Amino acid sequence: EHKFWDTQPVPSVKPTSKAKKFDAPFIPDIPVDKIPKEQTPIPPEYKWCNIDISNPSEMHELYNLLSNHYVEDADEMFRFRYSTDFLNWALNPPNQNPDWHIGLRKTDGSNVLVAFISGLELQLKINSVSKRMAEINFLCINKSLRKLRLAPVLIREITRRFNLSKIYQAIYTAGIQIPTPISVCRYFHRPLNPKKLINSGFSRLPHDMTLAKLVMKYRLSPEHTPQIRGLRLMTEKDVPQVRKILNKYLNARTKVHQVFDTDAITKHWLLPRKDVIFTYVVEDVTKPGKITDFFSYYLLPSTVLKKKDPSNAKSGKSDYSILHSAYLFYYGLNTEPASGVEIEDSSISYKELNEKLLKERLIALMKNCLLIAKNENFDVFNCVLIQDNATFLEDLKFGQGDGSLNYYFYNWNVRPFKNNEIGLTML
Ligand code: JJ1
Repeated sequence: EHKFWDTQPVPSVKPTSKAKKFDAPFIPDIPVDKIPKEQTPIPPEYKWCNIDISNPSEMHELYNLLSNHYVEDADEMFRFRYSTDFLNWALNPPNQNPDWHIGLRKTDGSNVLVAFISGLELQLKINSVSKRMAEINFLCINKSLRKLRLAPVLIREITRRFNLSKIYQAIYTAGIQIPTPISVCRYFHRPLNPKKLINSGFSRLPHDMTLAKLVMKYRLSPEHTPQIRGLRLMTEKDVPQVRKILNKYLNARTKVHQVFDTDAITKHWLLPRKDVIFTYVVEDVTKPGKITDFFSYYLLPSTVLKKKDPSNAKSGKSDYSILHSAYLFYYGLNTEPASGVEIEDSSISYKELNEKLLKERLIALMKNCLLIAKNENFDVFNCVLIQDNATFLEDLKFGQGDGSLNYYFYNWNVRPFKNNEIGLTML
């Protein structure tokens, strides 16, 4: 039963008799004079507010709300712990609107922030349509208020505010299923610090293994992973080339992706920021200054809520109360057809050859990525099964997690997408 979603322009669970057009909206754009001018009504115990992302104390309130009440795994063992620096990055790309960082506060005099929702405007390409849409994220309601049905109120209000800016479609993700995902993508995890993962309950020691054997299995040593020549941190000078590689890669290989329409946007999302976003480029050693590939990941710690066995909690000197997780963000490789490559086996076509070369390059790239993340002291490297991630998961010893990420559109009717057709990574 979905009392709220049944009223919304999203695909319903019950198949309808009326055939709807694909790659088109469910409902037409609403003229500005038909959009309510007043904020969505809320119970008198609460009031609307904007969260000012340039104000550190408001960002700290948001950090506290999310750290105590945002997304957990199914067994309530871990909870995302976005840092204020991270939130400053995630909520503040060029040309954002302060009205899209919406909070609810108590009116009892305490002024406590009890709920939040945010949206960004971005250029999205879906199949052959390119459209400005909203990306909705960080919907969070204080745990003690979960029965009050405030989520629909927050969703209605942010929809209204985007409509006022003539944006009528949105993309969003969730760990849970609601009507109706356009793609369901599993999480995969690559242990970097297996001992800590086991002691914190993140992973289990297989029956046929000792901890020593497990540590060996996941060992990453530079001798076994020769560093790609020319691999280095991305700098501001690389922005135009990275943008080109990324757009080309996403366009060639996926069907739902952001269009990085300016250098400013690309710089915002990919230029390294301490303890937030890590981006590395490969500079062609024979052509100084020329970038051929890049990859990036972000730091999203999780609070360890329950430990598997309390006696393990104080083992060693490492801090077991927070998991340092890296999440794969964007990557890109030149996808130009292989030139000057001799095909020895005539049974394999150029297309297959390119796929093979791409796979090998991507594995080498991601191997280096894991090594860097390990050296930067991350405990685990995570990704969602989207883009070309299927090509390296097995070789690089990722294992399937118990969670998945569901992708959704608001007011946009599309046929479902295969995992590798999804090219949008949300934070
Ligand atoms: O992190 C997740 N699962 C972990 C921890 C599970 C703890 C018990 N429930 C997991 N660990 C196993 C790793 C193992 C390593 C060796 C190889 C085999 C695997 O599976 C899961 C993802 O898998 N995380 C969540 O469920 C968190 C919620 C995800 C949805 C996020 C929605 C964001 C919405 C806003 O955009």
